[in-house]
Amino acid sequence: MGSMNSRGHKTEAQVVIMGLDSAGKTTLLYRLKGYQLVETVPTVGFNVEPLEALGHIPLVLWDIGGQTQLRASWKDYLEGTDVLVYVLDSTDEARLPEAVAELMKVLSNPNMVGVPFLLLANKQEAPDALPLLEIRNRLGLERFQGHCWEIQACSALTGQGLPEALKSLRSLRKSHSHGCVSM
Ligand SMILES: Nc1nc2c(ncn2[C@@H]2O[C@H](COP(=O)(O)OP(=O)(O)OP(=O)(O)O)[C@@H](O)[C@H]2O)c(=O)[nH]1
Ligand SMILES: [Mg+2]
Repeated sequence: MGSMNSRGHKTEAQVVIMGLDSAGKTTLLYRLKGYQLVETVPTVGFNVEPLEALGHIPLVLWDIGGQTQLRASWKDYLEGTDVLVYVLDSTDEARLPEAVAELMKVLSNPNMVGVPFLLLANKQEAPDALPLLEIRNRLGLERFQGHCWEIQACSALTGQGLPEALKSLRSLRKSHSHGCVSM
């Protein structure tokens, strides 16, 4: 994936959005595009959308279906990834360990060596959402050595945290070629 200009610089960045089914990836994708809320159905396969903004390298957002039977094909989307966005459902405490295990599987793929990632603790507006700090504590930060990464709270439903998420995404994208800016 990815195209280069004549000086070998990337002209767009490939952003892969993964996470368990119902984490809110598709809702997030269309929110980032600036659409009003869309009703989603479970994604079979993927959705792909360009995201352009003045003064920034265009992003190509790949939203990959997260149902159990689809996860075996996640690896097929990883080649050429510039940044991974991994979406967690903050209200789904029971499946947090499963979500982390699937993330670790993705990160262990050879195509993911040195690829930065953004963890999004989605659905934060929900009354039963685990707070960001709690999620952070449960993740086991030492697991993620070798990658630049950040974690942010957001709600694809209300839009809360999405401008910040986009900002982090862009800065992580730069860290892919220039090393971690923050950790
Ligand atoms: N409360 C709340 N619900 C959300 C939020 N984001 C998404 N949802 C809801 O969660 C459900 C699943 O959202 P999707 O965006 O389809 O989830 P997905 O991660 O794309 O799921 P798959 O395509 O099956 O992998 C829908 O009912 C959404 O409306 C959020 O921030 N807060
Ligand atoms: Mg989806």
